[in-house]
Amino acid sequence: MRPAPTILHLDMDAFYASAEQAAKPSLRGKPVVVGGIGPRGVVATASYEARVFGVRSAMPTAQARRLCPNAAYLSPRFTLYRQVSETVMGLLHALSPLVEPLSLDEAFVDLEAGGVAPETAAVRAVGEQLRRDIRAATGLTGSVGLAGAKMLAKIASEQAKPDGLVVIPPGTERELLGPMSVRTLPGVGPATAETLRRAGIHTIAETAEAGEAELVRLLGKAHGAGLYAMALGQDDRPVVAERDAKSISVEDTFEVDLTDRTRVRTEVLRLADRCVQRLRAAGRSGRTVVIKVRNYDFSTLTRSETLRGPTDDPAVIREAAVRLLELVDTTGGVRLLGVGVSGLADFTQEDLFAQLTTEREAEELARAAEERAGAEPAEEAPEEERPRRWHPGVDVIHDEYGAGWVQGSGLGRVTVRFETPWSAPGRVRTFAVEDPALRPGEPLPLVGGGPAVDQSSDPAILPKSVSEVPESPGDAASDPGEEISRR
Ligand code: TTP
Ligand code: MG
Ligand code: MG
Repeated sequence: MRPAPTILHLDMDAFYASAEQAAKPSLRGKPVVVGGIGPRGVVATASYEARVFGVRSAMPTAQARRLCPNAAYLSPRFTLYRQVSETVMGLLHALSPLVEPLSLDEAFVDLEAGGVAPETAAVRAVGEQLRRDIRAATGLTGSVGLAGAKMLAKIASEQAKPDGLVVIPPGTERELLGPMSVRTLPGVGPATAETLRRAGIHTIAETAEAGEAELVRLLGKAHGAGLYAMALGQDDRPVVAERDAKSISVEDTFEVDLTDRTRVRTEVLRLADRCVQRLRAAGRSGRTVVIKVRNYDFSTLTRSETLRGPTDDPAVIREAAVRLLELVDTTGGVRLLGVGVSGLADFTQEDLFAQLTTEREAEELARAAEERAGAEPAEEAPEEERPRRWHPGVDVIHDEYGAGWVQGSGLGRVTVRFETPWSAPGRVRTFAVEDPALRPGEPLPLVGGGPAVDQSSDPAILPKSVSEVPESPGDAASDPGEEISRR
């Protein structure tokens, strides 16, 4: 625990949804849901306006539509989110050599290693400047937490949301943590929380009061001792620059042991996708794929496979993870699964050949969703026989009307709203799906693309005055054959 709050945690606000609002002026201040838009799709995230209705990440999109029928339902545009993420991570790297990305929209920064004076006023000023810089460079807002430990910095940024900054001065952490739920602590998933609940432990104060011996008895030596330290606000984990990390891994503990083989496989695929997301956020690739399986009896084993060369290709990592799973007997029930990649390198051979487009990623995710449902992947018609598919949210260019995005499609028609990140809210026009004047477009930069508009003082997450109300955008008879799963 440091004597000064020099660990910074940044997390962008409603990241995918805010990026969509910044790109699409007509959606600013409106409920927006990004995720799988098909019947089995899952919500990736929702704008704060949609959260008011109870829409949350990982919720089935069908449920979100019931809660918030007037939101815009959009397919994710990963290319754009990656571009924004790179800009944000670049700003963090300017603050310190020690930056640890956790996902596309989130990272720890060790400000002390960056030479910032270890005083509350100095770190606060750096945090506020960072938020202004992010807004100017991306048009989006991020929230910042500052504390003397990683765990606390993350809790602080969560409290700061949306569009804020919170400092936890060292010495005040026990008082602050006390009334919070144990679920706030890192490493406390549903299973651990349930074990603690049965022992009458709900808050962090109760966890600290239970004492180390009791926690070790309940949770085992490593986990119990670690949790006790966290409950006291003691967290000495250093910020590790991902370029120095030896491996990247993600894992999940399940509330109920998984016995169904298909479900286990689906979870492994999902973890592989999350692992790739982190690998890419760090700009890395890896050579060895590892899976971890903890059984119902807590016996834990790992299996690994080393590839010919380093990769960050989701298809390759998924395949390896599933092959490894075949080597493990899971019939007794699985309590925890993990997927990791080690042997990390900065360069990937495959990069040269396999620049993944949004479309291909969308197809991969669609396949994952089908696998999840146990369905056979649909037979693909050859390119020229397939009708053109326009997913809600994607960029298009019309020969006459210019740049816009698909608001909805169905029954042979596609509705396009013509607007750009730097234009006023635009008008909607409808075309035949086969209209030769309509072509797929590329994501436009969120700032700096248009005539002199002061974007820096006008973040996308704040409601803007809009001259036109969109009529339930993105919701018009969406293609039932389309499906995108949770990342
Ligand atoms: P988060 O930072 O967890 O969420 P958020 O940025 O949307 O909202 P906030 O931080 O303000 O609470 O995740 C970042 C992005 O990752 C999110 O915009 C979409 C994606 N994501 C998923 O695809 N699936 C998920 O289950 C979660 C939690 C996030
Ligand atoms: Mg976020
Ligand atoms: Mg995040």
